[in-house]
Amino acid sequence: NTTRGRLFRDGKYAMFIHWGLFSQLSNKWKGKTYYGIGEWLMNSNMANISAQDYLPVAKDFNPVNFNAKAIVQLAKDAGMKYIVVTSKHHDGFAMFHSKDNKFNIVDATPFKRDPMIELAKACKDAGLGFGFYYSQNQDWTAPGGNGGPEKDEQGNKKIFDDYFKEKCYPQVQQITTDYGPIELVWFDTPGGMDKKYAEQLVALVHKNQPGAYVSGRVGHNLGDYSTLGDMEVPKQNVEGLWESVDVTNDAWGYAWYDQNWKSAKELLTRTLSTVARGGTYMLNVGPKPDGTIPEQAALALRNSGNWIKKYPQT
Ligand code: JFZ
Repeated sequence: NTTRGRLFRDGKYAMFIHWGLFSQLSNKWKGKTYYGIGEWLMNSNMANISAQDYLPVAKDFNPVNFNAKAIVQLAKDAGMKYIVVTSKHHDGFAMFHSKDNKFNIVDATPFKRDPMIELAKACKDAGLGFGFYYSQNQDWTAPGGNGGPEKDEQGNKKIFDDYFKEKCYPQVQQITTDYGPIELVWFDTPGGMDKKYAEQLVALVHKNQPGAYVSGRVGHNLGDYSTLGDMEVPKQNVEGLWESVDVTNDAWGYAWYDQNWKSAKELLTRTLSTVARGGTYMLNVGPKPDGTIPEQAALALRNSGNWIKKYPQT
């Protein structure tokens, strides 16, 4: 299908946004800092937080300075062509107003806004494409999700099929229906998820969004393109349709201590190394607890964008 994934193929440069309840915690739990990728803070290798202890964090999540227009303007200034944002990461928290699950930014937080509506609109107004990351297999707070609790609040046993039918599939249905045309759905960490589930997700995305790609990490070779290892910029040409996903500092989700920002020059080197070898480059920013992009990341993005804009684009 040649109408699909146009900006992936021609735009070649995107903003990735890792934003969620984990951003509120910024790698800290009960006064202790855990180093690593902050969106994995719940994991036993980090703070080892139970679903029961994690759910109430939503009561403190109030990113009042989130400004969709400002983020979209930053992506434009950087020379990027579309934005992909975490609609639900492994922690199971929906960053959109989910109709099927209350653990979401509108129903569970004092913020009460659906920032995905705001971002989708701002992208559309600015002529940028838009897309969603969705963690389809790992869900650490949903009963039955991979890594999630085995029983629901009433003590009933839940299996993956329950999670898939009650949360995953309806949520993917919603993000591919309620936010206008999207460029892609970036599924992730398929693990051992059965092929039948991956097939249903692919069919759903292609049906609701004829112009959208499905990422290779949906599993079972059912995706429309492949993603190299995270933060991997290739040293030689790579065959096929592929992308590199990369970070502006050391990790995806915002970490309070991480000041290892790449310079504009480093970002350009990595962008060009990817694009010149036939790939698409997607560069991550992690919003702070207040919803703003760290200033140092914004600065490097703008400075590299100034260089990109000096050259005519075909
Ligand atoms: C996954 C997530 O677990 C992580 O939190 C982040 O969202 C990242 C973009 O994607 O992590 C991965 C997935 C695949 C590989 C490495 C990290 N890989 O194939 O090398």
